[in-house]
Amino acid sequence: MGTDTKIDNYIAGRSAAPISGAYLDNVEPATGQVYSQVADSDERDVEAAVTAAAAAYPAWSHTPAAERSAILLRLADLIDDNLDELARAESVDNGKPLSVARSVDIPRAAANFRFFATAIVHDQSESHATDYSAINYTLRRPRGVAGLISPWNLPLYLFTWKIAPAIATGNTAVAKPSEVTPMTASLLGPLAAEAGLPDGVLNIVQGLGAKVGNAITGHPQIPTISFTGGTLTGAAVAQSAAAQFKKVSLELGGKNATVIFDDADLDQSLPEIVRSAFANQGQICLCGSRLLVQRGLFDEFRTRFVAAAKELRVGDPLSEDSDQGALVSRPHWEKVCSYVDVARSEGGTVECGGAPPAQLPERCKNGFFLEPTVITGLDPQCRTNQEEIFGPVVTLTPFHDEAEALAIANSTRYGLATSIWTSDLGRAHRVAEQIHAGTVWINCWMLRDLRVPFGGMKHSGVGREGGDEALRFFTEPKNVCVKM
Ligand code: TXE
Repeated sequence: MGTDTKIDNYIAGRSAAPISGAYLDNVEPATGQVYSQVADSDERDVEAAVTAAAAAYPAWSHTPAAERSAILLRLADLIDDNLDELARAESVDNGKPLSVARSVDIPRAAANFRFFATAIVHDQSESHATDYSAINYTLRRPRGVAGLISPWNLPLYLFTWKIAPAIATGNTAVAKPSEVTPMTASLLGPLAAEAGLPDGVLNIVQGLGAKVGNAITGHPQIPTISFTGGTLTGAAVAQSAAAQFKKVSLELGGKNATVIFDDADLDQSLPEIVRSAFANQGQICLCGSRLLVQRGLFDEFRTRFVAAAKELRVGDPLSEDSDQGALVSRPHWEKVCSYVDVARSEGGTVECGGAPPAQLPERCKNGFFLEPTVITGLDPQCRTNQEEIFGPVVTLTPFHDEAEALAIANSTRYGLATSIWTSDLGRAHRVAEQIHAGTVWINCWMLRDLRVPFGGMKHSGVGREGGDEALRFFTEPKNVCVKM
């Protein structure tokens, strides 16, 4: 792929250049070099996409569920059949190791379509008999054109996590990937057409959030918005949608606690805790970036966790030997690196990492790399422990007992996910119930069942995605009462 590679929109079933004719540089994180150009679309492209989506809606919303299901299952199979191409594109575009794109991102994109393709053929709705006087039944119908906006950290994974339920339930979609990672979204359009998805059901508009994203959230013909991204952006999205009483789902940032009690089995749990801290270079909103360790275990844990962090091989994302790839962009890399300086200024001790690796392959010399970084000695209320860093930078903080662990864990404005590590399951359930988080894992992390409600509380989001919650979010219930 060269800098002349153009990443265009996908509207009404075909590739479409931006009406402006303008393009933005798309940079490969591992090399820091421009490797393609992405459409710099604007509200005119969004208008064209909405027109196509609205035109496709009557037929698609009346297509039998079994037919919609069959098309989405074919799309899932095509994603599987194109695993190598999609995984490589994802790794090059995002900077994550190819091994992670192959084993996590792309298979999950297929799973998203399979899950909702099968859910809609078994969906049920309610009825209520009011004594012997009336029957009430609930009709659930699609809501129209859905506006779907996704972030750069799990590009195809999160893009399809929105598209699949939206179109499975009979909506049509105007979907916007992050301008930072546009590539795999651009590969999805043609696969959808090959699967037999009718033109206009899925429309993909590339470009900047302030232009394209904003045009989507403010468009009068888009009544439903599903957004995943930063908390600040989420507030702007909510504000833009509120004036038109749109239905909005917000999956936002996190500052997740990993709570490790004295009786945790470190031999068993340490590898998973390391993965929860540094997977995807710490660029998963579910990563545990604040490790709270009970005092009796703290010294042993710090020694073993730092040693394990140092073992992680940071290198060329395309190399099978790399455990850690590049951070997604220069601005994000600079933001994450700046927090290491903040931590030092707040009295933290950098136990390991804190800088790019000394050795990198020639082609990666100008890439955005940072070694897994572990910091101790910080106050739970300091900036490093309160603000989302969204990179391979974690802190270790000791706690005395359950009460102190909960006080520290719940002391941020976020509430997305937590993992709890203990052999005392009564304590695990007790702590799980009191933690401010939408998802709690006990002695595991990122073990996902797509049927469960997924999302955060406080500044981590509004609404839930996944399972029935997603089917409910993208449909409108109407109650019909029939007198007997
Ligand atoms: O977010 P941004 P990024 C969070 C993560 C981090 C951030 C990283 O914690 O804070 O997202 O992703 C578009 N109107 N999560 O930097 O900038 C933008 O173009 C409409 C949490 O991408 O918020 C992109 O497509 N759209 C999450 C998308 O919004 C706008 C998992 C996200 O961009 C816009 C992943 C605007 N005004 C990341 N401005 C979770 N909780 O699951 C930008 N965009």
